[in-house]
Amino acid sequence: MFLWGTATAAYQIEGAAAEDGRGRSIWDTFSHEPGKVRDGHTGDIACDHYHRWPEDVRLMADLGVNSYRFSISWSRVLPAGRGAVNPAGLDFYDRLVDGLCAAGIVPAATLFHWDLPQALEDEGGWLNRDTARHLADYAALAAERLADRVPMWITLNEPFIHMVFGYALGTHAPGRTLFLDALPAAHHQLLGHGLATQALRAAGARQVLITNNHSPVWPDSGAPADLAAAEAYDTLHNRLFTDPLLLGAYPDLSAFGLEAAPAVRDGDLEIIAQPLDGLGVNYYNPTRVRAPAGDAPPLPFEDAGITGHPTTAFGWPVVPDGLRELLTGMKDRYGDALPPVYVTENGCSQPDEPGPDGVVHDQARIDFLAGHLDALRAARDAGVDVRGYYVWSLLDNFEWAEGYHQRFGLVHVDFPTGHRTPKASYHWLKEFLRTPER
Ligand code: GBH
Repeated sequence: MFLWGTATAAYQIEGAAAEDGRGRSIWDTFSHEPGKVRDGHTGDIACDHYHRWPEDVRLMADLGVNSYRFSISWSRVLPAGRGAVNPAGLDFYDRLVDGLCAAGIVPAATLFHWDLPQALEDEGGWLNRDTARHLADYAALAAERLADRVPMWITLNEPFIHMVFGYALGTHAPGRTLFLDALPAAHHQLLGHGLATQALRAAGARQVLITNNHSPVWPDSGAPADLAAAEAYDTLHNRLFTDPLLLGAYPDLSAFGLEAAPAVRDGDLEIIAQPLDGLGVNYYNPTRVRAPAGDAPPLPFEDAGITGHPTTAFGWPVVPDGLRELLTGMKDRYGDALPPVYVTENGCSQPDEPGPDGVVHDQARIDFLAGHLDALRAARDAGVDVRGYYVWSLLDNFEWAEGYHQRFGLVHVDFPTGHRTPKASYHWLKEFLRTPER
């Protein structure tokens, strides 16, 4: 069965930040620090999904999706990241999973979608190798409770983005600005993935995946310097997190002045490269890069920007065929080593507000989805084994550093009241999902 779903993440929708024994995560800390999130928005209440989840499950059932990708808040089930369990936290996910099963919706649970328990950050976060082991213990706990009903487990969401925004540039929690010294956060996340995979399987998880964010890389010209820049960017964004998983080796990092990936110990790559049941791929847009200007550039590439395409409210270029290019390119690169692919996120932000008629006319999102679904079809026709597609996102939600300013939902949320209104794109997708030939 092809999985058609919607995706969300705990900190972006749940709210109830201090309820029923939930511990603090790095996003609670970060969002409450002045100046970190636009207009001081926080996830304290968000979509109040913690209380309104039955309505959200009904919305999905009515939409006609057969799967839902959500994330578990680590600090809700283990308030200090390790040690004492919070039974009320596990109970919440237990109820949600039961509700999904009753609605005929296959749950797909992500363990880590960027909300590290603050207590683990205080011990170094992902710069500390021990965090990998703690992820595995948390994975075991979650799977022991839920794997009888949750067939699909995703260890990490976008470790690249978490490393770059969280540890290199500091625009996301935990707000560190380490630049290339952030690289141990890549390796420790991947090691955590490997250890968590073992723990999940031991606890009865049927399918284990990881989700990476990928971007086709376009050189700005055919000049050798631009081609080299594109290769360097491709290494950092695409290969660094996928080669170790699928090929058991890190890519050549010499363009970054490194002889080898930092923090790697003997035996780590065997743990990381265990067989996967699928690869989660999040696609938003391609990246155009050129050779950097100046004598001693900090990085071996420079963003050249993409023009000539429509853009989302975020300013990201809309390039539907990039999804086909990405998936077929991964098949070319990894061949038989590429496991079945699940597009675990794809979507766009638009300036959606209900019109005078009460309807949210998000035609741009309909065009976005129609284009990307065509590209998905083309990739499948070209022989890529794609088994699922999840729209980001079910609901307008807390968009990290942008707070509530970027709306990605198929369903509009009025944040002061929590009121949900399905947008035109929701009704469009519902029709699409009803058509037998897709
Ligand atoms: C995902 O990250 C996250 O998993 C999810 O939590 C989040 O809400 C969602 O996407 C929307 O942001 O500068 O024009 O080249 C997406 C990571 C990083 C993808 C920035 C697009 C830059 C576009 N994104 N990237 S551009």
